[in-house]
Amino acid sequence: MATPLLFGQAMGRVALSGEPCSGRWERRTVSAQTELMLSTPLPEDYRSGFVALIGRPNVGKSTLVNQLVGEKVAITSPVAQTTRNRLRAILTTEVAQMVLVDTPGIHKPHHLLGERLVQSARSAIGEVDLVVLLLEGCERPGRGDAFIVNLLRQQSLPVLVCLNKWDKVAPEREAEAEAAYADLLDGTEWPLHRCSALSGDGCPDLTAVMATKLPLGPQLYPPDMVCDQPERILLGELIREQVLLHTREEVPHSVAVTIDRIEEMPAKGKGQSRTAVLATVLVERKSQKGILIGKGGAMLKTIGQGARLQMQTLIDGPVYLELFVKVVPDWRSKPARLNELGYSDSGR
Ligand SMILES: Nc1nc2c(ncn2[C@@H]2O[C@H](COP(=O)(O)OP(=O)(O)O)[C@@H](O)[C@H]2O)c(=O)[nH]1
Ligand SMILES: [Mg+2]
Repeated sequence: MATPLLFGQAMGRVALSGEPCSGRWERRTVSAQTELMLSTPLPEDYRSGFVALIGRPNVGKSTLVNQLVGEKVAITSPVAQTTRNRLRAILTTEVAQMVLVDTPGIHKPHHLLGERLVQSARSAIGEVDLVVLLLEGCERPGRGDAFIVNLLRQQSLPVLVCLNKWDKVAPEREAEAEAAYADLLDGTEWPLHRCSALSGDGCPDLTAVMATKLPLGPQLYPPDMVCDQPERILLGELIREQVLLHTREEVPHSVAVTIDRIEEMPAKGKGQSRTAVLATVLVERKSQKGILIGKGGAMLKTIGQGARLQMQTLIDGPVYLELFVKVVPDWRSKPARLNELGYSDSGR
């Protein structure tokens, strides 16, 4: 039996959105900047292309995507293997349009889901114009980094290296940190950038250099679009992010989220209408369901409240969220379940 928990009040009628995210829900008006971009002809030397963000789990790829596009389109957490979709985020500037491909971290897989995630990241490398390799500047390079560097050495693609989390490197350790990575990258001519995806330090420079590495070309997406994922997927990811933030050990990895319904609820009186979201959180075992619900429903309430606040920012309006928890034994090892949840075997 699924267990419901409510985070709002009454219900309304269907108005479903499966459209890719243009930064905010339909209610959002076109910004002055977008209007300007739409009405200004593109310069002849305009550039466009695909940029894959590649690196070990947890180096900050999704944080960098959000920082570069200036909106939260990718979820992030301290838990490794947070990212499961190969999300495309679109960064449009006056000189270039960069389609950023956020990828799951490359790691040694332990189950079928892990294998599919790594395959997805590896195949992204073959389909882009530029790779941004993220390394954790505040840590010493490890075997995982060396593996990825070798993978990239075998390609002829341009690569930019980003020493991320530079905010965590003490000034007296900077030279040592750079030297360690110079060793790792020995023999390559990949330019090295220091940055902090969290604070944004160094990111404008990175954007400027990325643009110069792309081929000449037109805009591939409307200039006001920031993400190619349907809002339904983004909403599910916001719930999964809260699970990652509030649970420990095996629970975060055993969770998947489906959005079952999105309804627009008419406003009562003069109030703003609100969006009702019904979602199911899948876990693999009964014990995990117990952890997710928590004592007297406390954990599910925390997760629901956190997700609702994030959804309100995405949607730019009030949200009512109803969460169910359901046990689907071993879903991470079942091909049919993985396909159903969108973790397909096509490398996407
Ligand atoms: N201090 C610091 N933390 C960062 C930075 N970039 C990412 N993080 C943190 O590192 C963790 C993993 O980030 P995430 O973007 O999910 O990594 P991914 O697995 O590579 O996508 C999160 O807790 C982030 O807040 C950074 O530049 N500085
Ligand atoms: Mg990620």
